[in-house]
Amino acid sequence: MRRAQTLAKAHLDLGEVEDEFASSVIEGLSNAQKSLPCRYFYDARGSALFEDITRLPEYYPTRTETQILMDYADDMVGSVGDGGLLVEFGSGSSLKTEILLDHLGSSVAYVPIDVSETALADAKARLMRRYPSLDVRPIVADFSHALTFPADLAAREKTGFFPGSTIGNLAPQEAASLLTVFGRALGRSSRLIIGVDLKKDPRRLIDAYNDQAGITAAFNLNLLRRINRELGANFDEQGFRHRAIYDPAKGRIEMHLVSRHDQQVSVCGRTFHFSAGESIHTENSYKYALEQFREVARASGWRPARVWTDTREQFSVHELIWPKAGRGCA
Ligand code: AVJ
Repeated sequence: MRRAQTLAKAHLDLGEVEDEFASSVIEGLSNAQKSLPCRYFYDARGSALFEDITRLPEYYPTRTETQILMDYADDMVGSVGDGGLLVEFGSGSSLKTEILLDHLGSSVAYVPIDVSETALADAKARLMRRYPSLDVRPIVADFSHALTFPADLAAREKTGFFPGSTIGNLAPQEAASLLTVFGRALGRSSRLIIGVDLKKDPRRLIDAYNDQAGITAAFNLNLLRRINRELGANFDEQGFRHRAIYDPAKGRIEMHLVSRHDQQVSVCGRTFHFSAGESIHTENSYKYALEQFREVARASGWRPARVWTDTREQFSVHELIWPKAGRGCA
């Protein structure tokens, strides 16, 4: 999720993004339990570090999901008819999408949605080479906001795609709200194909976020580097260490940055104090039982349909169906 690089736009975007960035950082660091929003991990270096994470031996989600998509892509999208639309929320480099595109007809259009104009442009160029007859129609947007399709695409049958267990960054109630936003955007009789990481032996979960090579630590600490660079702060990266724990009651991995000693940091002209051992909570990654996720989907207004998993049930891909007409009072 790199930032737009067009000159005129960059000027505008920078103002808005940094405003929002600055205010959420200050707000998070002002809480009793200090926190920072995980969506800011993904600057250029953070995105590259995340790509490295997906290749780590300990980090099973990406390769497991990719295998599930490869094994069942035909089941997942085989029924998408002529004129169907594949809509991806937070498409980034659209790499996993190719697994589905390989099983789609030639009259299908693909709508990648991402905040990064450059990521969208790169993906579109690559996809147009690989799938010359594919109609690629990117939308630059934050997928958590309400969304409208261009008029010529609005009436087409839509299949949403939200892989990677990004949904796990949200608490179940917020996850349900986001799913409702997707449902309303996609509209009547649409489907959603969504990747969800599963509960498993806590040891395996903890190892996935505490890799031997220290890439996840670098990814977590990079947030401080980004705050220094973009907000003129003076975090000492050496003064914090990465910590990832599993909370079985909440069913989530938590990532923190723990202050190694008493210190003060200034951000946007404000001073924040960190005592030795005090943490900044930087990310939640919720893990679900299959039925538990189906329940979240129901609460959001989707009807859970098929589920695909790997044989060890480490990761799941769910098919959800949005109802034909409004439910309840018409
Ligand atoms: C991209 C949100 C799915 O929660 O596993 C990886 C991000 N954080 N290692 C996850 C992440 C630490 C990842 N998601």
